[in-house]
Amino acid sequence: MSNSLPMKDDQRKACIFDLDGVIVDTAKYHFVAWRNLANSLGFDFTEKENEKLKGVSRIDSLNLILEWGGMNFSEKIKADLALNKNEDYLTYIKKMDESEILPNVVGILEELKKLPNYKIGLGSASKNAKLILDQVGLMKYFDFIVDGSMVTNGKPHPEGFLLAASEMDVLPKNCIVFEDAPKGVEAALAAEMFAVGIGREDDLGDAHLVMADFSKTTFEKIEEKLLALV
Ligand code: B16
Ligand code: MG
Repeated sequence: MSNSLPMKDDQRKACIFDLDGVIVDTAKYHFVAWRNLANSLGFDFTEKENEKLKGVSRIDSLNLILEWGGMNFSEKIKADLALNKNEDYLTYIKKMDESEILPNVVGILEELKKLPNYKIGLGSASKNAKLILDQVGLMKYFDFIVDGSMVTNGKPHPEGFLLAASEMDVLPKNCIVFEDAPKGVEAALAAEMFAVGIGREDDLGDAHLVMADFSKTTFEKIEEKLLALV
């Protein structure tokens, strides 16, 4: 296989995966838990509105939901609400197993593991990222994990992806980010990395490449398509 992006073969390279929406679908559990919280406060929101929370940090998600419900609280109460939501969310997460890994994610990770010049990183906004990877048995694949507790600036800020790259000792231009959220694609582009959108072209059109999921592809094919762009 070619195994060379626009860089020399001897250079270190990396793939950085988002978690929710790329590796597993935790958005459905976030939705249930946030909705339970909204309902307890006397309002509701839709699945379409929930789409806007993808890739958004916990506290920013709460602020958006409260805005939709026309509510505001002190920082102290908001911290308690976020904690309550997370406790509810964790009851679903703790039931997850490897059957919830999205199609062919393991195939792609296995392929990458065989490429000696590729590192594998995670760049998630979730403070529960390590727990989720552990729960579905994927921890062993990752060389470095950036979760929501390690960054000051959430997506679309590139901080998380840049941190993952520097910890793996890989230049940003040699990184490929897989993201399902428009804000995540924006963050990858701001980091001057390759962005592969996982989802709909309509939502992720700014990415270098968009695919519905990993089910009909291999990493070799993805790399070839990115190479053709440069
Ligand atoms: P937590 P990702 C994000 O994960 C989710 O898409 C987003 O909906 C969630 O609010 C955020 O993590 C924070 O999650 O409450 O677990 O810290 O897509 O960046 O992997
Ligand atoms: Mg995501």
